[in-house]
Amino acid sequence: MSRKSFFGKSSFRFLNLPYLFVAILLFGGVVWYSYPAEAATTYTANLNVIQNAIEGTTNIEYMITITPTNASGVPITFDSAFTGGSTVAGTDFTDVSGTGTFTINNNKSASALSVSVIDDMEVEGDETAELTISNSSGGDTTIAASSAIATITDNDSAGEFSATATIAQTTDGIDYVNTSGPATVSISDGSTCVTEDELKDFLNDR
Ligand SMILES: [Ca+2]
Ligand SMILES: [Ca+2]
Repeated sequence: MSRKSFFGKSSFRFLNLPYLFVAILLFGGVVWYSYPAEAATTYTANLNVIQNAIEGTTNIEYMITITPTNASGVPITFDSAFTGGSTVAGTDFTDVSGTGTFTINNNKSASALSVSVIDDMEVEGDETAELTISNSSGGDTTIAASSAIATITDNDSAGEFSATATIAQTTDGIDYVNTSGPATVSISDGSTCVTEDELKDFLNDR
């Protein structure tokens, strides 16, 4: 049996190498065209407070989390700024916000920012500090929760003195003199709490 008679004339031509090569190229092209490149991942970011502060004890901790985990191959960064609350940056806490303050590295899903609280002597009551994130870079990111409000619990309370003698403050704002009768002491230097030095001075003058 000859080869030509076994495959037939048309089959023999298709299995010829040049025809087969062209057929493979055409098939590969059709497959490539049918499956376009996979779309880039969009990450969803949320800002939260993971620790509120107690003046003199703990600091504020903010955290950004993203889903899914960063697989972009590069860090994803965010800018931040304090945008509200009853606190004053630089007075109630150290302002560390700015450009690229949050960085989520490749294969990670979160980044934290610690904000130091200033332990002042003012009686302020509990205060709030609102942080807002923006301008993500390094990945296609949607910011779902852009702001978070932390609470700072005050550790100061109003001071009050009582004694068996009336005490009057002199004009220098520090010294005191004894008079007679029941006593109430107030500090007239604009402060709302008594410092250790003021208390010592008051006791020494009595
Ligand atoms: Ca304090
Ligand atoms: Ca305070």
